[in-house]
Amino acid sequence: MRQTTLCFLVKDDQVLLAIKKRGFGVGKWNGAGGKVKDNESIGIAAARELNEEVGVKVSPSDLELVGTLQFDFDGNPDWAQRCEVFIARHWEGEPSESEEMRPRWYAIDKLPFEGMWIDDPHWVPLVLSGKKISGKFLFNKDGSAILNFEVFEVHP
Ligand code: 6OG
Repeated sequence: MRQTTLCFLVKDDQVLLAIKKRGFGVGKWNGAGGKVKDNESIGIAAARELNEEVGVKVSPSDLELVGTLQFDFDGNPDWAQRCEVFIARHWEGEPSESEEMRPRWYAIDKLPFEGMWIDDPHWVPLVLSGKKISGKFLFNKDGSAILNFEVFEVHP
């Protein structure tokens, strides 16, 4: 199973989302992130993806783990992934466009859900309001519908 990262940069009441220009989730607004490589820690992977995708430098110690999600796709095990979700409030550099993503700031209370993954309304507002969560989503084969899901608030 793939292990992935997803990170939201947060500044005051805004969050950085970026539209995916290619690959998995193309055309969707999301945080920056991607696959954890062999022999890479999850924090190092999250920082690397932020640098590659939106051009900012984040120290892994400035990444706050806010969620753990399991995504499964019915009849499509190749897409299954476990995703660790982070928030960062400190970084170096201005977010900028890369070959993979085009970033933009959104007000946290005006997220573009119609252009995001369909699971996002069930958990993104929770983590952006300071909660920590754990969840599982089962999608249909192509990810266009949620067959069932659960999201719990975690109290570490
Ligand atoms: P690459 O395949 O580009 O990594 N991701 C999801 N994010 C949300 N919000 N919802 C989903 O529902 C997702 N499935 C995957 C994790 C994929 C990137 O996309 C995220 C990674 O940041 C199904 O290497």
